[in-house]
Amino acid sequence: MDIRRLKEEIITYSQEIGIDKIGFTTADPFITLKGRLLRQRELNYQSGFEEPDIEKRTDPSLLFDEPASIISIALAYPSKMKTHVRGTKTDRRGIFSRSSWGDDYHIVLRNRLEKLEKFIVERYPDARCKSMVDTGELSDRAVAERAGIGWSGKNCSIITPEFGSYVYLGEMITNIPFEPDTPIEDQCGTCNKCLEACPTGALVQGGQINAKICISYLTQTKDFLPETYRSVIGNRLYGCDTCQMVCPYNKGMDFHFHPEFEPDPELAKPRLKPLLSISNKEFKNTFGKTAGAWRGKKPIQRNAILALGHFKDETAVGELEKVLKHDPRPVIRGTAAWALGKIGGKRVKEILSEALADERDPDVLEELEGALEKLNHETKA
Ligand code: B12
Ligand code: SF4
Ligand code: SF4
Repeated sequence: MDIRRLKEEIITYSQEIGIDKIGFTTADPFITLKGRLLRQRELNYQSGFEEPDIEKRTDPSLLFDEPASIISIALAYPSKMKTHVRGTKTDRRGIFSRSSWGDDYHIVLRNRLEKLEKFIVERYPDARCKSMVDTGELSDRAVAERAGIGWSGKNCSIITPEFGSYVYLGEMITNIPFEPDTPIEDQCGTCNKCLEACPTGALVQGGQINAKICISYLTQTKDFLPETYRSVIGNRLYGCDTCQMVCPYNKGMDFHFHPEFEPDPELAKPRLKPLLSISNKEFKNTFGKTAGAWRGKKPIQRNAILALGHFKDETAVGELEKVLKHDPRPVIRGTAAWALGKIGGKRVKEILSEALADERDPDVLEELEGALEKLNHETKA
């Protein structure tokens, strides 16, 4: 089989099955990435969601017998909703990042990669392929960068000239020695908009992130959110799009090629108060198909409580009281105490004092005491 022709056929087929961009690279080790990953680990800048084995992450031959190439794919996702929902003063809403709009992208990309594998094996019977999306060992971005999908921006995202950075990435290791494509030149230039806009300073310098303080990461943790970041996450329930929203290369980029990624506004910007009492089953039925549900309902509920505190939503006092007094999870009770402290008022003080009398968990007690102290201080001032 003529491999050059096979590559052409794959490119044509990829367009037919809804792959928006495809690139080819070698299966050589990722030397620069290895140094980078070691450094990030040393600095404690990793989120913990990364594959821990750096050797496996950077050497495809440890994942695949005699690899000869990697095919990288990108699918563009929308940045704007076709229909809008707006929160009101008495009915506030939270926001899921664009990467969680519509159906879980892992499933969609895996489906495209499966089709591609089948196509390749039909034409090249000796072909062996191994596909991965996000949860695999490889760095999807490092593969995409080397395969010419886009450049690695100062906001860390892979930016494609055609679709901006609102693209999901996936890849396939193969034993076929395809001719590699050429990487795209870095086009960030002197721009620093993402670094300036990042609310927590997680972008420590162009292309380097302290993932531990990236809001996207913080929204996905299950424990108490450190006090410093509680207000700064605003009404984000999952993920953060700020460093992409400000990027000039994303201006006007809003692609609706894939019906799977079309957001249901009620899920992408859900009402906050009902989230506080949602059951496991309801959560699974409502949000289960989205990428943002992978950590379960607890972080989303914690973030919803923080958002109500952020909005100082007085109409949420009743719901927060219920949670504070009856939820079995200390993180949820303690976060409710903090949110009530932000809202303030005479009734809130009573609620906090009542809860203080019954609470036994040391972390929640600390939150209650902190919230009451803040309110007492405000009354005196
Ligand atoms: C862990 C993880 C996170 C962590 C850490 C993010 C990070 N920047 O490292 C957290 C939870 C914070 C996160 C957040 C997000 N993530 Co994420 N995440 C991952 C995951 C699983 C691993 C990333 C990783 O290994 N990071 C370690 C760093 C060191 O390596 P890297 O970014 O992969 O590779 C680059 C650097 O190493 C850099 N580099 C290498 N050497 C050197 C040397 C120098 C000098 C410099 C400057 C740079 C540099 O170049 C590489 C190529 O860009 C990948 C999926 C995967 N398996 O790869 C998705 C992935 C990176 N995430 C993705 C997305 C969409 C997001 C969010 C936009 C989601 C959101 N809206 O909230 C944010 C963006 C945050 C940001 N600014 O990066 C997409 C990115 C798509 C794209 N267009 O780039 C991926 C690829 C998932 C996917 N399959 O689509 N994520
Ligand atoms: S995702 Fe948000 S917090 Fe994370 S680096 Fe980008 S702007 Fe900063
Ligand atoms: S905002 Fe500017 S510096 Fe940041 S990724 Fe986009 S072009 Fe690069």
